[in-house]
Amino acid sequence: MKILLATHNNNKKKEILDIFKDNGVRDIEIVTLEDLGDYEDIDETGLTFKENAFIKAHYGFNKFHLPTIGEDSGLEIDYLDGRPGIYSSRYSGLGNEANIDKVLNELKNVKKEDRKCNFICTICFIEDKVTNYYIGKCYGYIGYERKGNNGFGYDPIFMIDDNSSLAMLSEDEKNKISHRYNAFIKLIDYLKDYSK
Ligand code: ITT
Repeated sequence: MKILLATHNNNKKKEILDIFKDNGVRDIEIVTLEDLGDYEDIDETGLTFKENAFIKAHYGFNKFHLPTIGEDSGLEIDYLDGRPGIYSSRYSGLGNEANIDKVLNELKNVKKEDRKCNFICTICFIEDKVTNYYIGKCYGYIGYERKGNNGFGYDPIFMIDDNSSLAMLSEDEKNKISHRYNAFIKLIDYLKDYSK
């Protein structure tokens, strides 16, 4: 069985392929838009993670007629009423390092108890007769400075405990606790039955 993963983000792609492999999925081939020669930007016009995940999955399914995964994810900070949320990748408009600076600035002088946050991953899986959604979360708090060099995006300021940011974990360690893992393990469960 071949499944299209409708993302242009190579960090996500790597994590997702590893999660599939680590969880015993061998009989499914996952291809990305780039693998199919498609570099077109998908307009994320939705107002929720769910809408944007659907937009990505629908784009791929319509264009390539393959079962397609759309994934929309982001960082939600309690103190900022859930921001940056669906705008996580474009929060500052100036790229990832500026996104992190903006968050650190907005939380300047905010005490640790009020820095709670979570990552969220929403998956939309579309194939012929089915449109399924899966959600996964990972909880932590926003640190006061960057820590660690692994991962991507906001990982250096996402603290899972007082000693570790997500960017200090190995790929394997992150893939056992992340929002992406918590969402994809549900899709993998569904696909195991589906491909029997
Ligand atoms: P596609 O739309 O092509 O999938 P994208 O990077 O634009 O790629 P999103 O719209 O879902 O993806 O935005 C996700 C952003 O949320 C991402 O760019 C990061 O800023 C942040 N993010 C999501 N998951 C993350 C993670 O595991 N670690 C750190 N930051 C993450």
